[in-house]
Amino acid sequence: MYMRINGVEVPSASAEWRDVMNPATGEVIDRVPDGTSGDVGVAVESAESAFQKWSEKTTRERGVLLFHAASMVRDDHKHLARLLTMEQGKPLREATDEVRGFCNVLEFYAGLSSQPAGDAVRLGSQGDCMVLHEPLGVCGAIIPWNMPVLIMGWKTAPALLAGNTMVLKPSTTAPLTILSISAILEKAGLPPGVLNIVTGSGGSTGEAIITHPSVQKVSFTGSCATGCRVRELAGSCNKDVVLELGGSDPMIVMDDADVQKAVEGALRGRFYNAGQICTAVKRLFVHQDIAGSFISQLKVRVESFHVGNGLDPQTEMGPLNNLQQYDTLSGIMKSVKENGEGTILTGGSPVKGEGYDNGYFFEPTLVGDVAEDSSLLTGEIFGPILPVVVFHDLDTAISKVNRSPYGLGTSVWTRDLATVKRVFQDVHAGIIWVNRHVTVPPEIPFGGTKESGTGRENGYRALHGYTRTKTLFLGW
Ligand code: TXE
Repeated sequence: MYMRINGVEVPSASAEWRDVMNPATGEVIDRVPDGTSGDVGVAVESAESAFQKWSEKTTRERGVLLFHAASMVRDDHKHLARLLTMEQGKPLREATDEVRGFCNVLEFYAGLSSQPAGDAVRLGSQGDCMVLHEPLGVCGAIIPWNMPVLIMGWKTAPALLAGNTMVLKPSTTAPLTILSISAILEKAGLPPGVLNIVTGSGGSTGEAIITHPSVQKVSFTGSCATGCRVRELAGSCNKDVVLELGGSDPMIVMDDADVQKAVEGALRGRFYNAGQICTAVKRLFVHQDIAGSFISQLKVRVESFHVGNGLDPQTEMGPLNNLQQYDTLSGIMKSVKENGEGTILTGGSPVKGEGYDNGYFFEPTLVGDVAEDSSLLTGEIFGPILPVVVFHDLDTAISKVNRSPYGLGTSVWTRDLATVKRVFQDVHAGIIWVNRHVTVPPEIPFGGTKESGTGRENGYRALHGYTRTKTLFLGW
């Protein structure tokens, strides 16, 4: 596939290409241009040229277009979901959910198009003010490979509805569905240059987007280390930035929890998308009074999981997305085994054997008796490994939960309101779920505290994040 700049397919000025692989089979399924800073320059110019006309449309006109685009993407969801599974690895069911999730985001923001675009403020004898929310101009978006389509929606929908134009860089391992969707958005009527997709590496195209003087704001989702670099670069150009940098979300299961429901919550929370979700359950805290039965039920369910190619309808968990992930997780489990950082309850190794040898398959894994300084508890485990910690009182659980440098989400599983209140008040996180985990619908703000990043996506406030106010003060 080609990049999409100014509504057309283009190769890179470098004439270099990058292969895109199916992580289940190791086969090359396509290739995309290896973009350069020069390509970013062309894309930003297109976005600048498109800005005036796009921002002069009414918000309602832009909303109608987003509604229409969502319906065209829905019409093509089977093909898009298949493509997503082939480049990302996730089961077809999850890929379908993700494409539909993208449409939901577009529709949510389109639905906000009738909201007032500003306020009137009366100041008595001093006069009256009109406060307008204006679009920023050209915005940049940098997307990871784990939920590429959904995250594309989180960044593009509010930015475009507010009247901005955009240059977006997908990850090198999952760019294809994003490119296909952007072509559909253009067919739906998005004018050329409003959304430009530049493929390529983070160091070249990513940094060129952040540092380009005409890019007003950058929204980034990815690792903490890269997020720090993005913050540094954006700060040096005095640019607004949203950073969504992952987490190590705890799930706290109290002794009064509905155990069966919580077991299913832990399964979905940890193993959906092979555990490669920023809000996945990455640390499980279980009250000692129910720990025995909870862990044995969870183990039975985990051991029955069908791991395989996402295109196989029986598959419940696909491969990891890329070699870096596979090597990182293999290394973590090697260290856990060699250094006695925990007891492996099930799994713990790459999946080998016929049908698995060329893919990045990893066993769904549970680890008990985890050492407090193990990276399973201190880092972000971006894969299907779940450390289980048994606790005897809520105070201890909360203090362990808050020891993490991350603060994205937390769930508590209980029937007791006082417990909910305590967790809501004392746990450091951007979202607290009660009796569920992971779900992030477009209606609610999403983002974290501490090393999980800054800024919020989703919700009506994210729309304001893509505007700046301009005030007319009428001193009568
Ligand atoms: O992330 P990177 P990687 C975490 C997760 C995972 C780890 C590494 O723990 O194991 O990060 O994944 C672009 N300037 N998350 O290496 O490098 C890059 O091309 C500008 C959590 O894939 O952060 C890609 O498009 N951009 C996370 C995007 O940044 C740069 C989701 C993410 O890549 C860049 C993904 C640079 N210097 C990984 N370097 C979440 N929050 O959910 C890279 N990129």
